[in-house]
Amino acid sequence: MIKVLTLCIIHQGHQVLLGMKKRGFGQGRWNGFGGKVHEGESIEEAMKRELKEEAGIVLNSYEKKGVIDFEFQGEAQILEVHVFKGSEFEGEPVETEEMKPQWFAIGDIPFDQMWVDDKYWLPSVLEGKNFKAKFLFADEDTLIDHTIEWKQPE
Ligand code: 6OG
Repeated sequence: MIKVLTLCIIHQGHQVLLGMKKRGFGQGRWNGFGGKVHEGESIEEAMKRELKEEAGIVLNSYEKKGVIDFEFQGEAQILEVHVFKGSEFEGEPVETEEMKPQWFAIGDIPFDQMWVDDKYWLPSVLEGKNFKAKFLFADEDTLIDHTIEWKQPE
């Protein structure tokens, strides 16, 4: 079974906007904004809806950067996460029930308080690369294996 999700990192100049996940899957970690794609909704619509719901902002410009398949050992479900990089938006990021937003300088991204996969792909995505990746976890803190294919932006 495949569950389709979105993830959007806002990148402006030398900074990125991340959110501290306050509840649910990934609680206690900094991450981009995103969540499940609903029935009848496109992936891009879901990505924008999640940014509004989780950070209170309306996204005006973005690029698709890649897709990551996450698998947890012993679990049948694959998480197919569509990754975007956003730039221009309307509104001020606000804390919501789900996320507490914060800007980080690119050199100060808190990788030790993020999902362990992020350090493998996020720096290159911020430099402009596109990719396709697979990560196999043993549990939420332990990565067993991964593959990343880098691509030229279209
Ligand atoms: P909800 O289930 O709260 O959305 N997500 C991951 N992000 C990273 N960087 N690594 C992972 O490794 C992830 N697994 C899920 C996708 C969950 C949000 O978390 C992302 C969604 O944006 C396992 O609706």
